[in-house]
Amino acid sequence: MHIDHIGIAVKDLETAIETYEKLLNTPCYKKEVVESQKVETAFLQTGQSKVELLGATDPDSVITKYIEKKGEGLHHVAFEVEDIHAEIERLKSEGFTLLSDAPKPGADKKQIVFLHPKSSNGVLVELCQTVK
Ligand code: CMX
Repeated sequence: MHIDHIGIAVKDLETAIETYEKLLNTPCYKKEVVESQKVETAFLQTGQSKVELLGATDPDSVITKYIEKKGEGLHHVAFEVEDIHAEIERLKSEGFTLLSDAPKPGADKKQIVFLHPKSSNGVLVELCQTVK
């Protein structure tokens, strides 16, 4: 596994893009709405990893709930894996709580699945696998 990206929950995606473009001195290379997650995402490359800015597209979005409860900030850490199905089975057998039994389509041509933050010391963990 390696860190593919970190997700940051933001109130205003456009303002956050400007901030992170200045901070990382690199342009946002992709914006994408993920309907199933009710989020709009924006990606910036930093070394081998990425920053994913996450804005809500709906009041029911998990991002809306997260910001109401905790404010803007680090939302999740995503690890790229080679075989997401095998990792789901391995982590279930290790006692982790997976939020779904099967991966779902995510942004950036990935299949994704989440571990409940209570399983991983308060950090929401995403596993992702690039769709080839
Ligand atoms: N990081 C750490 N802890 C979190 C968290 C997060 N992102 N989101 C919620 N929590 C904590 C809450 O603080 C709460 O803790 P306490 O019980 O100590 O108060 C607990 O988890 C339950 O939180 P909740 O507000 O009741 O939220 P829900 O149970 O409704 O949902 C979660 C939490 C993680 C199951 C839900 O956000 C989820 O399903 N996330 C996965 C999908 C997702 O995050 N999609 C957006 C990204 C999409 C993408 O990158 O493409």
